[in-house]
Amino acid sequence: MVPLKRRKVNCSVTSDSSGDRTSKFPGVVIYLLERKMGASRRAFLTRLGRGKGFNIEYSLSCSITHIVSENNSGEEVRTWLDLQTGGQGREGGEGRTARPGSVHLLDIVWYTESMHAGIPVIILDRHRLQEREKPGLELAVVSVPSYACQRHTPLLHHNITLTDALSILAENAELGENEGRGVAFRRAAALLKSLPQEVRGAEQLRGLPCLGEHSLRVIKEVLEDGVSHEVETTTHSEQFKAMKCVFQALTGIFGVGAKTADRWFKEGIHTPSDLQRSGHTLNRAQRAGLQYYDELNLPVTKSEAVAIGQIVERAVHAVLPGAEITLIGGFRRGKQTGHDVDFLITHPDEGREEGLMPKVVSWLEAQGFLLYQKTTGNSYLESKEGPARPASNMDRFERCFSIFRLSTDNEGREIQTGNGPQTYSPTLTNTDPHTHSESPHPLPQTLVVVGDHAQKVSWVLGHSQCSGPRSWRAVRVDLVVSPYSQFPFALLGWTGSKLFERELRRWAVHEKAMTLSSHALYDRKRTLYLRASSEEEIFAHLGLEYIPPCDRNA
Ligand code: 8GT
Ligand code: MN
Repeated sequence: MVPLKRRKVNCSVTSDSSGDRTSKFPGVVIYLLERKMGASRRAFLTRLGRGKGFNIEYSLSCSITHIVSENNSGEEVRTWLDLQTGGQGREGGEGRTARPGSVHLLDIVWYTESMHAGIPVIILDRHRLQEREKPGLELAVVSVPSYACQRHTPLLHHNITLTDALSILAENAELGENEGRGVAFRRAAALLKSLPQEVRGAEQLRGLPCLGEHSLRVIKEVLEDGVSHEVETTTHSEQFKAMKCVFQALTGIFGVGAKTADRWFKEGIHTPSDLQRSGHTLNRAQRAGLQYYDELNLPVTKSEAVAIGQIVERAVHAVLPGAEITLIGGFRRGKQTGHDVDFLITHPDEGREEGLMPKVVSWLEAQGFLLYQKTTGNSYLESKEGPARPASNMDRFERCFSIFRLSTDNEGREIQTGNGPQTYSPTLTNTDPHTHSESPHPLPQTLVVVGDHAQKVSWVLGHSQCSGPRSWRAVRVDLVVSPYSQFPFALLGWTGSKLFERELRRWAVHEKAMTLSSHALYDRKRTLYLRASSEEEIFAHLGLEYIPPCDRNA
C-alpha cells in the first residue's frame, strides 16, 4: 500500500462518481470527511445528500469543491489534506492534485442547513472552519543553525515575551554566580530572537537547537499559561530583588566590576552612598564613577553618540590627518541608545597610528572635553607560534576609557564646543539617588533641559534644578586604536553583541580549530595567521555566511 503521505490525489473521475448522474448543483462537489465522523454516519449523510440531488463523492479528487467535516478544527483538516496531497497545491495549484487552497473547508453545519434548505446555502463565516494564522508547523522543519554567529538576529524580533522570561532567569543565574547556567538561558533567548516568526505553540520548537530542558520547560509554560511560575517566583523573590538592586547600584559605578561589587556587598555596602561613607580608598575611575553616577546611568542616545563622534573626529584629525574613525559597539548594530559610546580609530599607513592616543587625549583635554580619562598603551605582540592557549579574551590595543563632557544648547541639541580646560576633580560627593537632596551635587555648571534626557536628568539630579541651567552632560566613551592590518578583526570584535562574539570564538575553536581575537585569526591546523582586509573575509575564513552588524544582536 502506498503510504498516505505519498499517495497523490487522483484527478480522474473515480468509479465513485455516482452522484454526478443525479446532481442538481453541478458547481458543488462535496466530500464528507470520515475522520471523527465515522463511516456509518458518513454513509448516512451521503445517502441523504444524494437523495436531495447533491453531488457527493467518496474519493478525494480535483473536482471536489467543498470538504465538510464534523468536530475537526481548521488546522486538523488542513493537515489531513496536506497529507493526502503530499503537501502540494497548497496555494490552489492546478493539475494533478486536489485544489486544497481553493476548496471550501466547511463545518457540518453548512451541510445540515443545506439539506434542510434543499439547496447549497450561501457560505457564511460561521460555516467555515477557522484556521488560525499558524505557520508554526513549517517553523519546526526549518533548520536553524546552532551557533548564534550562523544566524541573523535583528534588534527587533518576534518573541519578546519568551526572551524576557529567559533573560530574568539568566540574570538570576549570573547574580548567583552560575555563569554556565546564565549562558545557557542567554543562548536559548538568542535562538528565539533569530526566529522569523512568533512561536505560538510548543510543537513549533521541535528540532530547534540551543533549547535545553530547563529553557524548554519555561518556554512551554509561558506559551500555555502566559507566565512561567519560576520566572514569577524569581522576580518576586526578595533575594533576587535585593541582589539585582545592589548589583546594579554598585556595578553602575564606573570602575566597579562584578567582583568588587560582590566583595563590597558582602561587607554590607549596598548603595553608592554606603560606599562613600565606608571610607574605602577608591581608585581614580571609581571616584569619577561616583561623581558622575547619575548621568552615567542614563542611556546615551544615538544623536549624542553622533555628536561625540564629531568631536572625536576633530581631535583625531587635528593630530593625525587621514586617520579613520568608526562608531562601534551597540550603535553600529543599530541600537538607538547605549550605556557608552565606542570608537575604533586607525590609519591606512600602518605605523602612523602608533602613539596616537596620548596626542588625541591632550587635544581633547585642552578643549575641555574630558572629565576623566585613562589611557593604556598597545601591548599586542604577534607570536609566531600562534596565540596562547587558552586565548586571552582581553585585547591589547592602545585604548582610552573616558568620561566626556558633552555640551548641549538650550534646545537640547548637542553642540561641539568644550568649555575651556577643566580637569577632573576627585572630590567625593553624595551620589545616592535616594538621598541626593541632602547635599549639593558638585557639577560645575547647572542643569538645563538636555534633549531626550531632560526629565530623567532633572529627576535623578532633582537637587540641581534650583541651581539654574546646565549646558552639558557626562558620557562614557571608549576609544580604541588599531593598526590597519588588524582593523577588520578589531571592528568585528568590538561590534558585539557580547554573545555574538562569544559564539564566533566558540565556532572558531570547535568547528574550525582556529583562534579568533580582536587582533587576529590563527589557523591551528595549518599553523598560520589568516589575514583579512574586511569583516566579510573573516567570516569567509571561518566558513560562515557574512552576518551584517544589524543582525548581530544575539
Ligand atoms: P551598550 O549599548 O550597552 O554600550 O552595548 P554594547 O556597545 O554592545 O556593549 P559594550 O559593553 O559597549 O561593548 C561593545 C563590544 O565591545 C562588545 O561586543 C564587547 O564584547 C566588546 N568589548 C568590550 N571590552 C572589550 C575588550 O576589552 N576587548 C574586545 N575585543 N572587545 C571588548 O566591551
Ligand atoms: Mn557600547
